[in-house]
Amino acid sequence: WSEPLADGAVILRRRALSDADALLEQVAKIAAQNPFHHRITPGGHRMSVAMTNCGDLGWTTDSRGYQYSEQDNAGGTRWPPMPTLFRQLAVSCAAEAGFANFNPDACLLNRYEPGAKLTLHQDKDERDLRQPIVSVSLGLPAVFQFGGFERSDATTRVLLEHGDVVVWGGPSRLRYHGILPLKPGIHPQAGAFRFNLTFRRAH
Ligand code: MD5
Ligand code: FE
Repeated sequence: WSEPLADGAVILRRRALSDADALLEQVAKIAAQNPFHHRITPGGHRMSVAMTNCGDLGWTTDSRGYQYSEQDNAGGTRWPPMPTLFRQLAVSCAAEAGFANFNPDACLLNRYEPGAKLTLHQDKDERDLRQPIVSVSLGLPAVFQFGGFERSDATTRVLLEHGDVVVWGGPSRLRYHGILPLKPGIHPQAGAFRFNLTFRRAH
């Protein structure tokens, strides 16, 4: 079932549940090629969320800043291709939310361990902000925070669980958002982690 969260943002609850085992298998394959890595922000902080990517482009950080690149700057290799299942799921969820021509060229994989969090931020490194972001949650549940267009705006909390998909587009594309520190637990399919896949049109 789907619930509007805000103008342009739709949560498709459990939409990826039937694909979850296959998605996690692909996550493991991607990580075997390009391991999850705690990136260092331009400000010198080690991120508590570990990241890798698949697709033509991947989101990276280094001393120069945040950017999408064709190479993994940790290993110097191209990213693994985006699995067909990933692309099909992202494209059909975007279409269900009203974005007919979504064609992602990047998929960022985030891995949260207990205590890992993402502080309030905007996603604005993509070139065409009319394109949505599709987010797929797997494993342990997390409390997602979404706010307004200024960091100081009030925030709302939403629990995101295994199989939930959120499509962020339109006026919600640039909302501030974050993830509160992950509570420890063991998920039957994903173990001690939460994984989040975000599909993006970067270039
Ligand atoms: C996560 N990841 O659960 C989230 C899901 C990230 C990130 O935030 O940058 O890796 S994506 C949530 C999102 C994307 C774009 C816009 C908005 C939320 N929003 O307007 O609230 O690991
Ligand atoms: Fe984000």
